[in-house]
Amino acid sequence: MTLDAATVAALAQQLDDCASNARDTLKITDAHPAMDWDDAYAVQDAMRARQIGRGARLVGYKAGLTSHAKMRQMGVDTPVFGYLLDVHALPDGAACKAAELIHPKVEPEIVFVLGRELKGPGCHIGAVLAATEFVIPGIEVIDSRYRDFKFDLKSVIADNTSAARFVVGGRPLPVSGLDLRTAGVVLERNGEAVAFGAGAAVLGHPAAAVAMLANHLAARGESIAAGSLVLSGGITEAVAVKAGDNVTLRLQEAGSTSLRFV
Ligand code: OOG
Ligand code: MG
Repeated sequence: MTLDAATVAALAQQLDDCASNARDTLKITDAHPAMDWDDAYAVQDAMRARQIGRGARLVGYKAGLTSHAKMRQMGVDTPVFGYLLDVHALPDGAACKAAELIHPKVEPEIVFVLGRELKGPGCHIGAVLAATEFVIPGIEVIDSRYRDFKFDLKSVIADNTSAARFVVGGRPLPVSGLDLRTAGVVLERNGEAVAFGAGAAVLGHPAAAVAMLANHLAARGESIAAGSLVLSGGITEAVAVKAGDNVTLRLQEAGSTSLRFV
């Protein structure tokens, strides 16, 4: 750690305020270039505590920057992890208010729903699949609080990995008998297919992202509770959206989920 407790709290407040007011800011490493990974996750933790203090509930976690397409798009090379709250969740087919967001983009994701607690260290794909009740299609709406979506890894971790909204829907798919590497996804914007791929785009197997998340949390004394949702990371590049756009994600054999931006 290089930041003192007061600075961590001030940065968490700054990012939390930006999210609440749809206002952007410069990436925080500009003012704190010596920040380390522990500092970055400490700011994220402090922001989570603020939001939970206001009554939000933790419903799961997300892995991000887990596909080459996303890493290339954002110019980074390591996955990052964040948390999901009930206030981030939208009902399937819901209207998502663009005015509440700064510069939203959508990502096609395979979402894991855990039937059992998942705990690292040493978590692997097999343990993830054994703990998974089902997978389901999910659209993540990311909205970096940083100007022009420009950040480095430490800044984006502090900003809860750009988490803003998400929707899941479609048909729950039990993982037994399923090869998630070849599960195809098609993301449509206003009826046009704008991004497509398969599960293997995420670290070779999307369950590998969930295992990495469990091991990351274990190092911090946390586990993934039964019933949690886990977003395993965008399979393709994120796609910019604006008010008036309709977005649908189809996951092979699992139906679709959608959002309308208003
Ligand atoms: C960081 C979050 C990335 C994903 O699925 O890769 C992410 C960003 O690109 O703003 O959620
Ligand atoms: Mg994502």
